[in-house]
Amino acid sequence: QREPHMAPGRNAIVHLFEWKWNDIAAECENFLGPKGYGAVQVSPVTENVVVWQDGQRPWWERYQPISYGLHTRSGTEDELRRMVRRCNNVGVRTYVDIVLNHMTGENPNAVGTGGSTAQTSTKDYPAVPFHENNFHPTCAINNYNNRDEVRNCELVGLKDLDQSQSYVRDRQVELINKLVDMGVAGFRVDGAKHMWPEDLKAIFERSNNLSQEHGFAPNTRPFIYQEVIDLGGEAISYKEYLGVGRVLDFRYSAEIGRVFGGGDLLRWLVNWGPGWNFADGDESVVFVDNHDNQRGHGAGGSSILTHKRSREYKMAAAFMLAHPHSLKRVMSSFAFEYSDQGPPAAAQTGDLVSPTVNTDDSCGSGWVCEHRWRQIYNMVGFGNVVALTPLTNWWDNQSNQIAFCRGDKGFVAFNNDGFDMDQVLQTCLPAGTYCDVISGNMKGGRCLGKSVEVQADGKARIVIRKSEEDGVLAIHVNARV
Ligand code: ARE
Ligand code: CA
Repeated sequence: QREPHMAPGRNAIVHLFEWKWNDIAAECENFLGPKGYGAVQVSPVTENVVVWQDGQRPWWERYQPISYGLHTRSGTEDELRRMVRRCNNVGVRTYVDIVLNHMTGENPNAVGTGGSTAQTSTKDYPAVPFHENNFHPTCAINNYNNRDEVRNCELVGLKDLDQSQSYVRDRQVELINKLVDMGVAGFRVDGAKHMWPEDLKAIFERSNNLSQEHGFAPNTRPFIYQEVIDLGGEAISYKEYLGVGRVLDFRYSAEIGRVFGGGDLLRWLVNWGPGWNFADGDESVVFVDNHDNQRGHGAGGSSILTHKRSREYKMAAAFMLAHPHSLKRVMSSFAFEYSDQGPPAAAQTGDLVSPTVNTDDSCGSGWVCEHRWRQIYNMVGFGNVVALTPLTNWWDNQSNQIAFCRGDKGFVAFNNDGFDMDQVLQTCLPAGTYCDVISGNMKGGRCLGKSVEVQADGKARIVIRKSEEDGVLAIHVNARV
């Protein structure tokens, strides 16, 4: 279940963190489809407990399911169903973030986004229903070197389900199949490390095939990518989960942030991939930051780059999308000042506020929308143009200036040095004038950014001044002037 089932010519995932279903449906039609995104990861779809804290609703309430009904702040079950349909219609797949490890934490007045209630002190969730005997006995996870504790005790006090029970498995398989039958193509498995791989395998093996009515081929299985934070040095290895599906590679996130954040020379990226102790490309999903580590939760600490350091962030994202290693996920955030701060919402009700779109395609109303930054969506397009071609003609200045070709389809250069880059380099492209898609779009056959003249021998003068907005230049065969 490592095949992502994207439509032909599409390769990247975008996580539209905390977006409403109706807004995602429109985004698939207006932006994700046209710009070549392959799939959208959506926030958890299961009804969650409502949390009010300091006069607002933290984003993380969604990681506390109270039932397997599908009514959340993002919308109703019907809205979710229509979203999946509309996205599939324009070639964009839906991957659901699924929380199977646990239900809510302790909460004296637990009421859900769909009105369900629970008695958390006795682990009673009548809307599923789950009862106390469906959970592991209460104990806390303190020691990540003890695999039984990590899997059978409570992660930050969240009531821990026992997935070895056939009753629990049945309820979770029903949930998965309901979503698969709606046209969902895959799952990001939350907290996979905290569940036994054999239980996950038994659960996902019982999933239905992808919906043929939604255009999937017969006998195709949902795509599975699992959150197993493994920076090394703990009892549990990501390798235990490869029999279930792919894993999210947190080493990649930590290292790309460290390098582009200035912690290492770009020249060392020459052997980027398994040589850096990453999972193999067909075993993993990679990312610069995720919804946890962009705000200090999860793993990676201060090396993680986020939209708040936009210049370095765009360079890291461009490198990830230009490089052949693995399957890429782009983060799309809301602006925040502190880690518990929830998404843009109405003060009284906590209802989510929709993003607005500015004339330059960027977002307003508190949404960052990295996926709408030209430097990022054009590199998603670059990735589609160069897909399956090898990386060749690596060049570096033995410091922080690097460049490489992707077959005869694309060429990219980076300058993270404190001085100008000005070099004649082999681009591997046919002779012609190309538009640098980082500094501007092609509009009506004209290039709004920098142009690059490729000579008959494939060489071109490549200039990235230190004063420029971005430290990247990218050209490809589908953006010729
Ligand atoms: C919230 C409150 C808690 C409270 C709890 C229960 O913040 O104070 O005790 O509710 O009432 C998210 C938030 C949590 C939040 C939770 C539930 O991050 O703060 O708790 O939702 O609302 C570990 C796990 C990994 C997990 C990270 C965050 O292994 O699976 O911690 N990531 C996923 C999601 C999160 C989500 C959950 C899991 C829970 O992506 O968004 O939590 O559904 C080392 C280890 C890692 C460990 C890491 C941090 O690096 O290797 O395994 O990650 O430390 O502890
Ligand atoms: Ca568990």
